Amino acid sequence: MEIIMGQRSRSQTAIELEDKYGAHNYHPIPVVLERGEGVYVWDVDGKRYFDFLSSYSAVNQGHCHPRIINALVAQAKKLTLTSRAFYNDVLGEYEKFITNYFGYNKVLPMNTGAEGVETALKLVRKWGYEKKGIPANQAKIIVCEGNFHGRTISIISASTDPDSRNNYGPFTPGFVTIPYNNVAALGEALKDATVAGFLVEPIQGEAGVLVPDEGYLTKCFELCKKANVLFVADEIQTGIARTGKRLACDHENVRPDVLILGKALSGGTYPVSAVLADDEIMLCIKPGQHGSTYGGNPIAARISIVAMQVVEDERLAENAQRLGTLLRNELSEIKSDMITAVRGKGLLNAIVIKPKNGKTAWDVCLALKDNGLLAKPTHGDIIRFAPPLVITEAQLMECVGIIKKTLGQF
Ligand code: IF1
Repeated sequence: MEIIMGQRSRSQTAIELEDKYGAHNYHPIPVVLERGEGVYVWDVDGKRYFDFLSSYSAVNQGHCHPRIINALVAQAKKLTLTSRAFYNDVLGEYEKFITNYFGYNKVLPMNTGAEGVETALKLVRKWGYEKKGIPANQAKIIVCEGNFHGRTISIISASTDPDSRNNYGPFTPGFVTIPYNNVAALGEALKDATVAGFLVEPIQGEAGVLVPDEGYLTKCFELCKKANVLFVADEIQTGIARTGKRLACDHENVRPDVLILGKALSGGTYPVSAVLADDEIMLCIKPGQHGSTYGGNPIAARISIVAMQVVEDERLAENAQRLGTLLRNELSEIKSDMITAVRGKGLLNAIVIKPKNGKTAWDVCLALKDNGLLAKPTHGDIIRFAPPLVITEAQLMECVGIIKKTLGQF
């Protein structure tokens, strides 16, 4: 951040305001953004960057996609919120659209991803008691080490990440933790008849874009079926074309019993999440037994229909599949002793950085920023590369050039 003597830069002012008046629950890369369009964002000084984080895969359709923004504005001028105390003319249309699109009987609309996960946890427990016959208050849900499903007390009760859970106890009981990408461990845990569900990310995003072995999801699904346990896929980050298919589970033709969506469901314009399941599961929740003020509001409903149409019309899954392969091939060619691994699926990718001369993944991200590409490390040494799925091959190759040039500076 060059200090312009005398004149406080707009960036400095913005950063200082957040530092003084905002909770310190984040440590952002020092860049202050004011505009986004497609794969690009601009900072307050007018500098343009490629966004290689996509707001953690919420902006799959690109920043401020005109069709989605127009839908948002048009609905916002008509009717923004009715609550679910009354019906409205958009929710049923959205529910029909999204259940047909993903092939389920029902959808329960919520807002944030964490609310979607909490809804799924409640649904699985209720099904466990009312359909599987698990004794009252004994239902267990199996989760994986390294998971990230959100930040609520119950969700972090299932976390193995000290930063997510330290000093937030007492924790919600009923979670059993097993290693990720370990079918035998799941088989062992499923011997417990009080297990109601298995909650898993098809690819662990926050853990560092950990892609499980081919067939992992299929084997887990089959073990759950045999044990009469619900297979719950958290596709909040991996869904909506990010990994090169409509859902990451589609790579193995696994149909989750409960599907959780969020983030790009609205194309990064509004908090929208959804839980999808068939009647036998979803109808365990009766009127008055779950809800949310904004869940299923007309704006969210209208936006989500258009956001999903954009995914189809612009063939974003195919683009992610093709350009993800190109990106991983190019990253694997980079001659740098800092890169120790390249991994991912579709346009959800990551490189693992070995520190060099005291320089870490954080320093690499600062240098990438100076060279016009925004990314952020996770868990210290992993840099996630997840551009909007609307990126073109030419833009991707320009980004590969920036990454090569940047690593060459270390
Ligand atoms: C933060 C991480 C990513 C998610 C999955 C549920 C949620 C998320 C698979 C909850 C949210 C966000 C949260 C945000 C940063 C980002 C993140 F680093 F935290 F872990 F993407 F990997 N399931 N992930 O990835 O959805 O309630 O946030 O809408 O909390 O820092 P949310």
